[in-house]
Amino acid sequence: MKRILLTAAASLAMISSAAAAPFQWSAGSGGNDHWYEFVVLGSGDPSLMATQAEALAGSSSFMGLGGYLATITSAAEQTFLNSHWPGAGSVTGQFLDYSFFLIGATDRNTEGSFEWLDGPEGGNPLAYTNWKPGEPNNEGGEDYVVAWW
Ligand SMILES: [Ca+2]
Ligand SMILES: [Ca+2]
Repeated sequence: MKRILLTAAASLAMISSAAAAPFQWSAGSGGNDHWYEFVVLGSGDPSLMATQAEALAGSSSFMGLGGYLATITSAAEQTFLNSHWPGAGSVTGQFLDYSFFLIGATDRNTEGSFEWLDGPEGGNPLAYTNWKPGEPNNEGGEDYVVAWW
């Protein structure tokens, strides 16, 4: 199981219970059979929220499966997740806005060298990347990664 924890400020009401329910990328539709869930956190310091999200994901479970912050290892997986993103269409372009979701990638161990935090790819460098132009740039000491639908 995978979990995506979304960082959002004052946007809780925008997620319906249906949209926030775990959903599966089934093998029958070309996926990996993993489950995903978007989870809303409150506003706060981005790095602190990332560590909170990591702990929350690690302590979560669904149908007997343990959770972790999601890894995105292919363009197909990113497309799938974007298609389920409940905040699609609500872009305002601000960090911690509803437009972004946190994933389990970090360079906190070695600056500029991004690796997956947990899950099957935990500790491995990112083989698939789709950085926005200009990223990663460590602006303000960034050590965690958000995906933008
Ligand atoms: Ca950046
Ligand atoms: Ca960094």
